[in-house]
Amino acid sequence: MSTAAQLFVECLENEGVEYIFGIPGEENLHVMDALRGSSIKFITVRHEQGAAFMADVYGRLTGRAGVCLGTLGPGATNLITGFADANMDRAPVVGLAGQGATTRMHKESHQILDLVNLFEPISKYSTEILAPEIIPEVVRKAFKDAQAEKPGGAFISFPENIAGMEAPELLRPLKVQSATSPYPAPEKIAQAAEVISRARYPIIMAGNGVIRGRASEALVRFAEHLNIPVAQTFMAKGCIPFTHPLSLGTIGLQAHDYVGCGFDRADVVICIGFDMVEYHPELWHPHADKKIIHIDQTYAEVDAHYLLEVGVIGEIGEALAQIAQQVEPRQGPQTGTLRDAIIAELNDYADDDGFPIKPQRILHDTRSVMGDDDILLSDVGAHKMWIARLYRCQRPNTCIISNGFASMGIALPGALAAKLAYPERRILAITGDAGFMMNSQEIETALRHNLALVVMIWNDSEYGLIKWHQERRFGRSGDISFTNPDFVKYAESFGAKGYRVENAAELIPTLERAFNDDTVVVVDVPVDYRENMKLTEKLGELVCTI
Ligand SMILES: Cc1ncc(C[n+]2csc(CCOP(=O)(O)OP(=O)(O)O)c2C)c(N)n1
Repeated sequence: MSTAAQLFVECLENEGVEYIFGIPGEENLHVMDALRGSSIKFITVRHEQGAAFMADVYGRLTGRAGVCLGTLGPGATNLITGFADANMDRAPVVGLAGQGATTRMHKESHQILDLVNLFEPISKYSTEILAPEIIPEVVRKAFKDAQAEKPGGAFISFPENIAGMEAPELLRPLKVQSATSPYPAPEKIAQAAEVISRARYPIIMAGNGVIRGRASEALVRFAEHLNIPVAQTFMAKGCIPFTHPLSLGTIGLQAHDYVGCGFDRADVVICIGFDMVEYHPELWHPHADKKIIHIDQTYAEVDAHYLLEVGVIGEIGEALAQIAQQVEPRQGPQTGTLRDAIIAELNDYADDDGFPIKPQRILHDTRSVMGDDDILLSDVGAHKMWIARLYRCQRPNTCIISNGFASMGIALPGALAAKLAYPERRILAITGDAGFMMNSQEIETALRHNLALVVMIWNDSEYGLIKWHQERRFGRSGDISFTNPDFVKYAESFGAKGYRVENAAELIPTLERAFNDDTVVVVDVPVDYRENMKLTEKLGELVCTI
């Protein structure tokens, strides 16, 4: 005889779940007890938001749904921000929450909230287990929906009285079948090939769908064959190596970054795995006058600035290979100056010994201590803009930026999940001082699980990005300052290590030391955010001459 909770856990094992991140409550007792006898490891965290961010990043890195768990009421509401982040960043996540007994759900009752409706707008599937018989179907559907393109959140509420019931003897988990993308339609391939053949200045905009679709190598081959430059969104960094001569770098800070010049000139934009939640088409296509080719596993969202010339729906690598076969290789240099401008900017600051340290120098130096496969997780703030622009990313999924929901607080819990997924790699979280304090309690979780990671805080005692926006829009700023704890002592109080960088030359040795410490290390880096407005002014003056 097994309980519904035991059957539920069996179904999770059947889905290949390795970890569940969460905080149990009274209403999850049966599930937690069933987990004891399972192969799944429970990672007890310090705030449910951290659990959801961990599941988010785990899902994004592995393509398999990350799983987070909270209790009913406040446990479930605490999951929401990280869960919504996963949903809008297209990371597969399954959220589990306990719920009060079905015998008290019809009335006002302690901690009871309608969780299914609460999660409905932030998930692809939100449901409640109202009978043990449906468990295999519910779990299979949750994982299938979460992992299918575009991936996102699936939520399951599990009332405690159902969890304790006896499960029907013959019920088994359902067979897991991985979904495959459709084969692209030949007539669409031919149309896309024709538009590209006629283009004068085609440009590729690659989005996170390329990485999710494991189509990065196919993208590089396509770009090389046709000699077309590739711009990447924040979330597509690494889909083509930064050092590749056809890589233009990252687009998204503002239209008139160097990369934006390429868009101004283009007559055809080939959007591959592009998702407009990341970067509104109006920003790069203000006059809606270019031909857009949309290549993705799913249909394009409707937008007046994203009207398609051709839509090629299906497996991305296959679509690119077939289009390339039908287009003659293009001749002549395409990128040149755009790429060189970014490289020159990085090199200009390589020896800048100003203090506080300039963002350009921090990123130049950071790159030198990170191997190509090591993983940088960015939090959300001004630092993210600098990372997106200047961190030279060589491989897919080695620079994780949240740019769909873009929630602060993701980097530290995300780093923990990245270390679980890739224990042999260096894992670095870069965060603002404000974002760090939102989930800094997860330092304890990382230490408890022996997960070595380095957290670099860009310290400015302000909500830097908001100050930047205020100054840009109104020429003045306010209500964005705060006082920080002593981050070194704060880290040490958890049993972690803490270092403060006192001048620019110390950054590289401090980071090396931090990684060699092989534990949780917080590195406090005072940052010179006067560079933010300087960048705005510089880009404002940028005139595209190519
Ligand atoms: C949870 C959440 N709250 C608020 C915001 C809006 N927001 C975006 S960046 C930012 C400031 C971040 O400050 P900090 O973490 O210190 O990073 P910095 O900008 O200084 O690099 C704020 C308030 C957000 N994106 N997410």
